[in-house]
Amino acid sequence: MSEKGFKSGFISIIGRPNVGKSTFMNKVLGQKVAIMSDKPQTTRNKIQGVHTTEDSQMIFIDTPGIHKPKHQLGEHMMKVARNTLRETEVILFIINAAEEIGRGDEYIIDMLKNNDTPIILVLNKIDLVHPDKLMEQITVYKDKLNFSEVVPISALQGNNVDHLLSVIESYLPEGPMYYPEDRITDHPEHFIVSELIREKVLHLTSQEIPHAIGVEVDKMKADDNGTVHVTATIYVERDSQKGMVIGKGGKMLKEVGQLARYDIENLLGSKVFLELWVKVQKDWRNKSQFIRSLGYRD
Ligand code: GDP
Ligand code: K
Ligand code: MG
Repeated sequence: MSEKGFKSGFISIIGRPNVGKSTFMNKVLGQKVAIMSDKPQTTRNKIQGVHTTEDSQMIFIDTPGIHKPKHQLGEHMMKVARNTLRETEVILFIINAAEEIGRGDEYIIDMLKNNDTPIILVLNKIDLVHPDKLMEQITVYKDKLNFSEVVPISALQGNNVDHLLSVIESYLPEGPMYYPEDRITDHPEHFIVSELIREKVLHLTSQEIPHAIGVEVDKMKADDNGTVHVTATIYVERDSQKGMVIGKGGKMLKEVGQLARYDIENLLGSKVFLELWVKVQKDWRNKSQFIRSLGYRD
């Protein structure tokens, strides 16, 4: 149902930890769906949210792994990140305008060189910055990279966020609505529930797990008593990770389930029966696959 003039596309969000990427996403989506984790680099390459209006659909992709490769996993993540950056229509490079440019920012800038995708420099946290300082920051960054646009915002207070959205829209090509309009806006439950479960796994398991997991809600249905039955699958990439997520005698999975169920019950306001499965699936991060797994089924 591609209406003439309708625009759509994928937008990479890139920026070092704590610059406000999740806060921005939450502001745009109007609800708490992006994971607000204190652990750096826990977010994997995935859809953070879909923003649909009458004129356009923006699919925001998180870009993890933007750090110096220290080990195999890091290098793999770098590849994933580079591919993501190439495949999307627009890159949002978010920085913390209230802090001096750091090595993390410099590293991202290096990575963004030789990239044809339009890059929007987003200076976040302007509520903490004097306008003169903001001008200085803009100069510093502009000296280092050629940006298509520079947009200061406060993701927390919402300042200039609408403007940023219209700037993004101007870079999107005509395209179809990839996701049902109500996927995130009216019926976000599946998405939020999968994020809640993922959050618990990340929270409870060791450092090695985070990049490798994905969660899909397979079924969610209320019975006659109002109890909601949720079946979800936690995807990992290796058998060893499966073992870690399940834990000794199923202890870890049980704990994940208990914490997640508590949150889901609060979210839905009803009793929840949660059934969790763990499956090994190599390369689930592959783009077409995660697009399918996160909502678009035909
Ligand atoms: P992420 O790691 O890039 O996803 O960063 P978060 O969205 O988790 O934000 C990190 C911290 O910065 C949180 O405490 C946010 O409340 C705070 N923050 C984010 N955006 C703003 C902003 O525009 N102004 C201020 N003052 N704080 C912000
Ligand atoms: K964070
Ligand atoms: Mg975040």
